[in-house]
Amino acid sequence: MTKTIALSLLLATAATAQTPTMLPDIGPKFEAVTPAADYIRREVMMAMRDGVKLYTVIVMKKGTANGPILLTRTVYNAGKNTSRNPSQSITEILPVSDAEFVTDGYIRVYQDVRGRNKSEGDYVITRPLKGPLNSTQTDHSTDAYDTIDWLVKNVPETNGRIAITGSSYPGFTSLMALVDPHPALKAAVPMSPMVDGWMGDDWFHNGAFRQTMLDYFTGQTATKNDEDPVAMGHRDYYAEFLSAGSVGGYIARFGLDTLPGVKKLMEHPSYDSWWQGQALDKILGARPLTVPTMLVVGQWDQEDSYGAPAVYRALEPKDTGNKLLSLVIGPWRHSGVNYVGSALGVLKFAGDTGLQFRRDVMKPFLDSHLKPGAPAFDTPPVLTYAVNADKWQRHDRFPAGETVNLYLDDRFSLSLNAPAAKTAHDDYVSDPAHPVPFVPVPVNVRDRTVWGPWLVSDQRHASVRPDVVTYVSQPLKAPLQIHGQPEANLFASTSGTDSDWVVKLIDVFPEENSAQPEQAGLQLGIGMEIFRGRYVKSFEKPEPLTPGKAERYRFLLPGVNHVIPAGHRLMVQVQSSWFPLYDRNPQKFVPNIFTASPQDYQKATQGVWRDTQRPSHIAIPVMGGAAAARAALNN
Ligand code: PG9
Repeated sequence: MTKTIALSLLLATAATAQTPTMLPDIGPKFEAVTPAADYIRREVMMAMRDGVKLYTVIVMKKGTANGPILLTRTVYNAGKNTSRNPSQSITEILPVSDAEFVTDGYIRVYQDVRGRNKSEGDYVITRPLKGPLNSTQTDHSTDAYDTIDWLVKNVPETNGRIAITGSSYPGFTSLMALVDPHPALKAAVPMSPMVDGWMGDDWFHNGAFRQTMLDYFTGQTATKNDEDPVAMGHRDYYAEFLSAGSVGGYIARFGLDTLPGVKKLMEHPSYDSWWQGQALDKILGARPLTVPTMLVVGQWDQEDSYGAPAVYRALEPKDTGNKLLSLVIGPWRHSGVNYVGSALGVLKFAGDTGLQFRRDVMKPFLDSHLKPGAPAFDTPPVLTYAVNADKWQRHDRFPAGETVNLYLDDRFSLSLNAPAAKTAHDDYVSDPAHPVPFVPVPVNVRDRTVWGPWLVSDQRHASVRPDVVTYVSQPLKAPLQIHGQPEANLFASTSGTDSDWVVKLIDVFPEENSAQPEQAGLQLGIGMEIFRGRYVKSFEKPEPLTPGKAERYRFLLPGVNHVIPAGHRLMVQVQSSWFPLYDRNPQKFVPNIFTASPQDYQKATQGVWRDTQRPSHIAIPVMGGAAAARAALNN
């Protein structure tokens, strides 16, 4: 039938048969017509080995043939990820970070993991591998395997070569695909992967509980979809958590103890076999590395700074000749690699560092493994963005710096020389009734503009408090470049029987800067971390601290490439709370802090020691080692 005849028939019908007024205006299903769409979008319910079907969306440019597949397995809604805007352009329906790939022949696949959004099955947060912690026959390794198998057999437009990527939870599922990988999996780019939820990723850091992540449990597990029924509104989390009296009080106040995920956390406050058995760095470190893997993390990743460097440490010894493994650290917040990366807070970088990475590193890396005939790519074993020098730098290893000790010294100074005093300490009172806020109050963690860049926020609000001890150097005479993970070595005592210790290594900008006033005097965290005192002897079996006895607390700060320019100063801050991001330590030993009562919280006098026997210091990986440090610090 010609178009003219069809149109006349339509008009004729319209003239004779009227649509009844009360016919519901929302019909059973509207199929949008997208005549100008430059893409194909298919939705599939893909059967796994146990018959459970996972909702999977396959998107590609029209005309794609022999295309490699880029797969993401997510808890964050595959449907929404593939319909960002109602558009007929592929770069508009997909996340911004997919543009470089789909416009060059890649097929993009997003899948809801089992139990989330439109996928069938049971959802278990960061579902452990089948085995002692998972009695079923399926996990993220088998689901990735089955998905890849289905894709190579059922997508006619593919060349049968697949890479997996994604950030955070999808970074975790990317790593899981490396456990007994499918032969068609040719590369992986796990970004900010959740690797060890107790040691340093989302739930705890060195045993201190990240209570603001409780919101995550409601969003993820109160319903199957992305709904968050907890009516917290836009409150000040500082006041809200404080008024609850204890972390357990907060959990009870909002009924969170009925959520199985929260119950599991409360039953495993220490690093027991439950946590150890899920630690992906340990799991992957015990297996051969066969798939080219590029680990990615932000220098200021406020959620999962631990995972990528930990997996790098576990796998690097297996990668003889630097062939399969690489580590990338960019100047990003959590998942910032997938967005415009030209600024973070008041910091500005040399262009869009996210795009630079995706276009100039990730894409050629994937091309070289997924597109037969693509130019070989000289993958950097370690690629980091040198903050303040504003350039990407390639190294063979991480860390590239040599360890130099920076000691806390008298009169609140910093020195390269170990202390000479026989007995010296600086004291402060830590009062759980007035915990140190991690950002100035009011604290609205749900405000992405607060949460996203908080690790670059000015630390001056803390250094002015009497319960934060602050040590600062003279202005540097020459630039000092830190490449690696500084290690806090804090000798500290408490008058209580338990305590938290927060150590912050800070770059202090010059007081005057009329060109960029927002940076004048800025106290920028280079790396900041917490340690829960009860775990000083054992992560598995916490013990009460002996009042007044200084213990040595050693823990790594996040991985960085940070240049402190001449004229800036180095600073170290020590404090005993970081609220409400971390729950308060009662400062009195109780068996399980989740069930502490408000009466357990007590003031304590804290001592930071800096003498011959107890020389508190930060072991810093410095480019050029001791000589460079001496030139910069002039001592
Ligand atoms: N950091 C988030 C997360 C990962 C894994 C478990 C729980 C939370 C995320 O951004 O996905």
